[in-house]
Amino acid sequence: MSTFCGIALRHPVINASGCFDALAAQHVFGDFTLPFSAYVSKTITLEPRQGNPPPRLWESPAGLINSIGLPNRGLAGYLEHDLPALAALAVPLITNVMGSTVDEFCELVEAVGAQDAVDAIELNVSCPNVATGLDIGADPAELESLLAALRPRSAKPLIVKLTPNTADVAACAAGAQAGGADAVSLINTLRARALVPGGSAPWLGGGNGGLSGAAIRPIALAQVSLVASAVQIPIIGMGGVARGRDARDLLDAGATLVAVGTESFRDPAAAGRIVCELERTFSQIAR
Ligand code: RRO
Repeated sequence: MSTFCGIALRHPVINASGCFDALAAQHVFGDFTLPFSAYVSKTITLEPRQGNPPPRLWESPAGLINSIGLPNRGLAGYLEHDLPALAALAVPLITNVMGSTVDEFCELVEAVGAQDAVDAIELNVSCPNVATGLDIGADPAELESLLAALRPRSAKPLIVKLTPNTADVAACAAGAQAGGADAVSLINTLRARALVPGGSAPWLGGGNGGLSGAAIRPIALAQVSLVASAVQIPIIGMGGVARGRDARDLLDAGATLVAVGTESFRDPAAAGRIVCELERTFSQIAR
């Protein structure tokens, strides 16, 4: 049993936002048990979005580069179509939202936070501020003022999904905490580019993308460790988790929960295996 922001969870393994479609899995596999102790939904924005033109994926030697571009039904579509089905899942629900201004974030947090079915809100701050062009989550002061604006809008736990594409992730985590965040999650993907075979043009329709998978595991470990030294709020650690040992390493580095991302694309049942492996590592003297 784990406790996270007052929410009781069966075990410490959840999904990374956008890396497991629970509703599609239900459709394809029928009656199945979600391998996560809480479910994090894919990022929603205020208005519907088509997402980026294809290609959207590139497999690198030790990871995956994506440029999906946030396709989603928008807030109203999420509340009407997705939330009733997500509310029926057997685990707590964390809804992930992204705004490109403080006002957009406020509207999203207020609307989502008012839903009984939503147990916590994850803020995706890996998007450019429309005024500065810089990622909101890359600047500690901007993060602090964003959280200070959001905090009074909902009593639900606010989790800030930190970007690794910043000079000082620990300062960003401290800024989020100072603004009133209840938890941080990290890491999102690292900015990356793939080229068309034999050429110099970007392969991905969106230009650059985000790198995930085994390639970023050591970076996640370093950043979780840095953040754990800088804040007192709980941490959800993620980045290349594919085995119980990877999850254990992030927990040892200071995470309270661990999220499985890219590995679930390779094997939708991976998180179940990781939970079993993780339980075994508790009783091992030497790993
Ligand atoms: O949708 C995406 O392209 C995307 C998002 Br919102 C994100 O937060 N991280 C990522 O790697 N891709």
